[in-house]
Amino acid sequence: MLYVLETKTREVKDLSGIWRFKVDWKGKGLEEGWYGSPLRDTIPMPVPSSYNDVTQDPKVRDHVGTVWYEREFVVPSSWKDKRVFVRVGAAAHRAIVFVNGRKAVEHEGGFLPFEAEVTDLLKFGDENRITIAVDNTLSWDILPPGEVRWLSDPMHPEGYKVLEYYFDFYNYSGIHRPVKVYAVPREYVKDISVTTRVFGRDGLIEYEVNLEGEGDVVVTVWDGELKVAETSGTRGLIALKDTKLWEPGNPNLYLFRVDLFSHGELVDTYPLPVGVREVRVEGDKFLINGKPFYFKGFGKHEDSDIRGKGLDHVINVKDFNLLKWIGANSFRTSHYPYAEEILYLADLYGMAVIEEAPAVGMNDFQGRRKIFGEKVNEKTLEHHLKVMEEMISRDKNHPCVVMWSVANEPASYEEGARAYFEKVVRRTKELDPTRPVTVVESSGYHETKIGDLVDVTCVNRYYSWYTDCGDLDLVEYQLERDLRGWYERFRKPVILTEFGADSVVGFHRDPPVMFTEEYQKELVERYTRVLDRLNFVVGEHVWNFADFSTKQAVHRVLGNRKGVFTRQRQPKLVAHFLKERWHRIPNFWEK
Ligand code: BDP
Repeated sequence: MLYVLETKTREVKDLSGIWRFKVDWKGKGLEEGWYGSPLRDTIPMPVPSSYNDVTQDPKVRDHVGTVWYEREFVVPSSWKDKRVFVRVGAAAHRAIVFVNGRKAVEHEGGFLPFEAEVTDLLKFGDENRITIAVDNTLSWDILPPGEVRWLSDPMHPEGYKVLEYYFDFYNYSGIHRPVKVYAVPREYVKDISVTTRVFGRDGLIEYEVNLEGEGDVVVTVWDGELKVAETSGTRGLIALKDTKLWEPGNPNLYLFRVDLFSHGELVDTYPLPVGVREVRVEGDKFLINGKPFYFKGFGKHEDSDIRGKGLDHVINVKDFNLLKWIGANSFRTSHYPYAEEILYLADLYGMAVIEEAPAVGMNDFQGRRKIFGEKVNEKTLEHHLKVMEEMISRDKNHPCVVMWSVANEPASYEEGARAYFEKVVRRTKELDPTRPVTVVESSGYHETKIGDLVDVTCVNRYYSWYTDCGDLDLVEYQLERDLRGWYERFRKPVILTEFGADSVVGFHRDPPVMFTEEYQKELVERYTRVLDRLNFVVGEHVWNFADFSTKQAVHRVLGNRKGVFTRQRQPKLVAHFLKERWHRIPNFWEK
């Protein structure tokens, strides 16, 4: 799936702005055909944004069910001879799109785009109405999972509807990424797939172009203004001599342009930024362009004040500047695929990305319920496989994506997890044979049933935080024994994908105690001492980049405070420790 771009042959209308919004309190909107005529009694609502924190009404914030968005847009008469599509960047978690009262498309899953051709539903040279119903209900049929519970009370016979979920970030809801209407020519470039390989100093680009209709394809590769290669055909190989490779810290990008001609005339053109690089796991090393890479960075979230998970270019660029400032070279899109705009920035800034599917909360940390085979079912698996397909189809061309994570902390100690993840990992590797695959684990190395299925061992650990509270002296001993256990059993490179401690900015205590900035720094420092002496450890991602919103709980003080930065992106004490450390450790590092 190509990103929606304006080019010489394509036009785009970005429908970001204020929409009309209405909560469907009784869940009757579909039945009553609310999409058939303009909505009444609406309030203004920005798109893209989560709606939860925008109004002053806690009922809107906490609503479980459907909300409706609507606005008008004009389609110019010049688009008559084109194909017109509607693309929704992401809507959490289920959405149905109507154009002029007729259904255009529906989609499940809140973190990936979907689209439909709407040419036949439009009035050209006129105003059109788009209506989107978005449902934030979680279930075990989709990812991330959750469930609705009815709590009864004799004083309130209808009961209370509560959404339960087992992941640690707030279930922000609404249209989180831009909605775009765009026009392409009747015959056009539908998709481009590019993979790259590296031979010494030379790079090889293998490509495939998928067309709607017919025509002659000409491919050119540009280094700035300089054309460095030209070829033709819908598939082929391009060898580049003395390639400027893409790698973390040195993100060279070429422009790969596909031109489609019909009877000698240009009908469509699409430029794709391409980074030539090769990723491989060999023994206990994670190699980028043949060199052992060391991951320094964070697990992140798409999360900021008021707009929640809504796309925010200001926050995003600030975050990349902070990643650079602190000396990071990578992050994980914990716990769902982030906006495409973020991956383009990662390509540009030279940040390696571990891209994660929204499979989080497939665990029961109290160990009371069985997950695989009972909660996780055939439908979950089917959806999971579809999500992998959609995610890889969207992001396959990004050089920044160096590994797929198919899940975070599943109940991998259950027998049923093996059959499930065998299928998910196999499918992921079929879809993309060029990138390693992982599952981020919280199980013990002796109990996991899936540790051998992945290419890289990724583990999350919270010694001296969730266990042995306050006992920092135990960290080194426990962590070292644990990580050695993983390596001895599976013999794969290890990344510590989460470790950290909550700190409330401004809380100080010496000697350190929990929740102070000193304790967070001391804990992180002690973990890193262990990482430095284990040769098979190829990376450290601190949890989390910034404080973020969660559902309310006794152990959450205005959300999760494990941020190295506050939610407003200001550094805590630990940030200065990491800055000094990460600027000292090179990106390519063999211990
Ligand atoms: C880990 C989860 C992460 C949580 C973190 C925490 O992967 O989503 O936010 O714990 O508790 O288990 O801070």
